[in-house]
Amino acid sequence: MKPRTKIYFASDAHLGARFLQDGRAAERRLVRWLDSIQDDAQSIWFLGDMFDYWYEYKYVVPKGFTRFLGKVAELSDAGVEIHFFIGNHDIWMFDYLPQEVGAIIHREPLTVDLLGKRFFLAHGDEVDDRSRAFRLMRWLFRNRVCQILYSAIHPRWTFGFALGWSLSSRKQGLKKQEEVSYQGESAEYLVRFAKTYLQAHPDIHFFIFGHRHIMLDLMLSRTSRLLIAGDWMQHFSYIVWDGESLFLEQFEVEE
Ligand SMILES: [Mn+2]
Repeated sequence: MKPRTKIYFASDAHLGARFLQDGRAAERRLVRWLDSIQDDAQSIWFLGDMFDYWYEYKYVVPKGFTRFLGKVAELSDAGVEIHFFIGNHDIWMFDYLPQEVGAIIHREPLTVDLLGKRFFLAHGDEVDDRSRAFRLMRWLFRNRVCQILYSAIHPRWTFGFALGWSLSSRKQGLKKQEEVSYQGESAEYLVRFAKTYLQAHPDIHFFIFGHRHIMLDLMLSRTSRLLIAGDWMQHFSYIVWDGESLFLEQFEVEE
């Protein structure tokens, strides 16, 4: 058996989204990528929004994603450390994935040392300071009282609402270029955030984010880089770290 020497990062599969033309194909592609890394992965960090909507109740979880969850469970059983950051679509992951799959859930950005370098990991919406409405929504969604009230509504209503909302906000977002393409160093809020953060924390070697659905690999200083992991809807991209090199790659499927 190969030694488990690599660390992988991926984000934004939005599994279950109504805007995916072939959701099953998207899920299979993700599983094939996991197949391809299962022998050398030491840990896998999902940086948020792997699910387009996830809300779990005390006794009930959402339908779907069985291939993905099965694969993740298999990897976890084989000794691969599995981490999930909540995104802004799947905020409501609680103890199901930890108990069922052995995953570790992160609800806040995390600074962590991996194979000798210091990483700052986050989904990315946490540092989006552009809109007050977005910040208010984030607070409401993460508020325990609001969650308890929301949980009391029958899922028949909340699931349809949430998936419909995600679809319409995606359509709206695609109309606005600023939500789609890279805005450049001075306008991209994740870059602005990282540059400021780096001044107070010059020991961070790598900032890694999801959320923006773009692939970016940018030098911030002689010792620091910022990477945005792309997504699993159009880029099928991931980041891999082996202690020496950090690469942003795309998973090619051989048909
Ligand atoms: Mn997101």
